Amino acid sequence: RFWRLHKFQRQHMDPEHLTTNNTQYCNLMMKARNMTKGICKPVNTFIHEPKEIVDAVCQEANITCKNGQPNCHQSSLPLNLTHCRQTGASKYPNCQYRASYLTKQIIVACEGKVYVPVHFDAYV
Ligand code: UMF
Repeated sequence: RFWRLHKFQRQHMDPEHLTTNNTQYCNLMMKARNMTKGICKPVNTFIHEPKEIVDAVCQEANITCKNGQPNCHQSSLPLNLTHCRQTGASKYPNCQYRASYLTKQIIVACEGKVYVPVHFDAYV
């Protein structure tokens, strides 16, 4: 259980960087955050907001996750995101990504006694 929240931080949190039009962002970050080991993770979203803002999404009303579980929550406000999607030409181990800079509401799954995000479900 403990490791899942660290996995969320590693895969999805990047409060330091502002949303830019840096085309290399996904190529660099997917590698730096260990999502290009064994396979190229096909899709991954980074959130450019403070941890407190993202943790607070768990306090929003429960909604159903894509997998049918009831522990998802949608941010009331749009957040700054970079969505990374693997390109057609990408071939492991040279994982290549296209970046989309978005401001969208996020849906995360939350778990734990300290109820925090453990999975990025979608943006809307
Ligand atoms: N995922 C995103 O990061 N953004 C999306 O908009 C959709 C999906 O659902 C499988 C994985 O796809 C998720 O893994 C999430 F990382 C990614 O480790 P996770 O967060 O459960």
